[in-house]
Amino acid sequence: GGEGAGKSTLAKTLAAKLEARGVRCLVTREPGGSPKAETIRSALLAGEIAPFGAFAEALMFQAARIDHLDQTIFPALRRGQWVISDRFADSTRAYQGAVGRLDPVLIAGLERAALGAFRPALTLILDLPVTIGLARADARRGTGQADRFEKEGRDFHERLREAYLRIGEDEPGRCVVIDAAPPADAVAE
Ligand code: Z5A
Repeated sequence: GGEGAGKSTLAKTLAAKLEARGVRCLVTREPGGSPKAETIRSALLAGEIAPFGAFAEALMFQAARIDHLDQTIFPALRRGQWVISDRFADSTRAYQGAVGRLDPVLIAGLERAALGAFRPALTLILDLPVTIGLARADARRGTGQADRFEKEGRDFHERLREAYLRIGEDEPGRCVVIDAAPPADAVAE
């Protein structure tokens, strides 16, 4: 989901609930989730790649994802852990594809290059009116600086919300759309 939807909050709660049932979990995030991918994250969020355009950003998100898969996700799955990733490939589809207006065929090709046949077993899409999400993110940021994506306007975030809902409609077997407006406990339940 978009900004302030509650992804990080839910990822932690979900992991705690699963651990309480004896399921070993790893919580990770994108961009990032491995030392090299965290380096790419810093450059992306600082806006250092943005001047090169949406395609260069998509390439960098996928490059980070390849390392995240190799160094963190696949080893954890091999150890028998469940992996909960705060964002994954759908974020490239939504941000760089739908909102960045890159050709969906190009985005699909990049995704195939990074993921091969791998897909998450389940994707939770947190859906929230843009005003609420931005207010939550603003409140959490306080006086801190907005990053590359937080600086975008309302129209960007509206298009993003539509893009995620479309992904949910297109792949109902993998995706579940959750109303993220209620309090965090209710969303987690
Ligand atoms: N990006 C991309 O363009 N392409 C890609 O392929 C990928 C990412 C993978 C990463 O930023 C940026 O990279 C992101 C997309 C882009 N753009 N942005 N912006 P990030 O990792 O720094 O941030 P984020 O992923 O957008 O998440 P976030 O802004 O940190 O929000 P969140 O994880 O969804 O929310 P939260 O941290 O759980 O909650 C936000 C606040 O709301 C916090 O104070 C909570 O206590 C509160 N909260 C949470 N849930 C609730 C409920 N239910 N009610 C009330 N308050 C709540």
